[in-house]
Amino acid sequence: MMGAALALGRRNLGLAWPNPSVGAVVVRDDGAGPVVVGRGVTAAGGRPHAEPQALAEAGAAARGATLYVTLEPCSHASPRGGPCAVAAREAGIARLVSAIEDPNPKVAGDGHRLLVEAGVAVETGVRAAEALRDHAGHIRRVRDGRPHVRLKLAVSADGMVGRAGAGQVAISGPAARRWSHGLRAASDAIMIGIGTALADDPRLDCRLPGLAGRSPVRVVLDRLARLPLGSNLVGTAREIPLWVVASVAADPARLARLTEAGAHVILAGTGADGRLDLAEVLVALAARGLTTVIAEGGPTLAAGLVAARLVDEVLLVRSDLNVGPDGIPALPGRGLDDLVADPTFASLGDSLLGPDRLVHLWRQE
Ligand code: AOF
Ligand code: ZN
Repeated sequence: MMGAALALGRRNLGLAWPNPSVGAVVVRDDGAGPVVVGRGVTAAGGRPHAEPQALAEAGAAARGATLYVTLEPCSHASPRGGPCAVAAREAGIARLVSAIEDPNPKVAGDGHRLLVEAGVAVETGVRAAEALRDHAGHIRRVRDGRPHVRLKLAVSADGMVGRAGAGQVAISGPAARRWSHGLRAASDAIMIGIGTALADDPRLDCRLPGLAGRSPVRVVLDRLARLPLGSNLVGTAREIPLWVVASVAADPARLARLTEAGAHVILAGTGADGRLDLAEVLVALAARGLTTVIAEGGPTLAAGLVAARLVDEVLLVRSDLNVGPDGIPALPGRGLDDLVADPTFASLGDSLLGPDRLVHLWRQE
């Protein structure tokens, strides 16, 4: 039943921000085996929460039933809806099974406590490892004030991400491409540096059939506001959010034109190297509600995030193609093998995407 709740919760990853995408199921057993009588997932935009939806579907059948949730029910009152723990108590839930405690200081155990005090049998920690991964963005945001950062790299057998002056080089195959668009759908945002924006003129949307509405916020790190008004990103800014992060050194007239074209401009400081301060950029993104961000290019951004220890998850797609000596290395200043061997990261296992291999690493706290 927790597996069902986790699967439900995953449905709105990428849509529920600034809130976590929580799954909830109400289950009754009247002697003939367990029956799911209510289901809920946090709605797009974060409200309503999962529990009131599952409880409403269950109606009177919630009395005496078990509520399975992928995150501790909230205990804080909000203008957008009452505390879920109170809703569960009022509905007459007899038992609560949750995966993890909510680290949000507004909750932090109070949701569980409220139910224990009401005489509800509370069990937590069920399939916690999976819930910790699904809610990684929420957890990172409430603990560290920044989003969970997924570094996605498609690299050739000789460790290259492209060829100098050649624009986009097809390194991975169609299966990897479909997988990466699914990753876009399940993430709040995708972030690239201006070098990649100028070289590739990408759209960074989700182009899987039926999932266009799941395109992530597109973020371009563009210190001097060089993103062309005629680029694909600016051209689609009214349909899919485009956030341009610049510094005070950018020409205000260029920033005004980007705003007029539908982009949202964010100003951030620069570090000692003259580039945008990545830690500050991430804090600004989390302040606007983002919980998960894919960093998808280019090598400068990847190397900057790795050096600043801001990478939480590595998704390395390795193809067996060779780019050759005029290739652009994936991680300048640091080898890929070095990253894969870094004890900061644990392997979540490799998988195959057609002919390509996905190496999945997760930061160990
Ligand atoms: C739940 N069920 O489905 C979710 C929860 O801004 P608010 O009032 O909507 O509260 C947001 C916080 O509620 C969020 O930061 C997280 O701690 C929790 N999310 N809680 O009981 C849900 N999405
Ligand atoms: Zn709630």
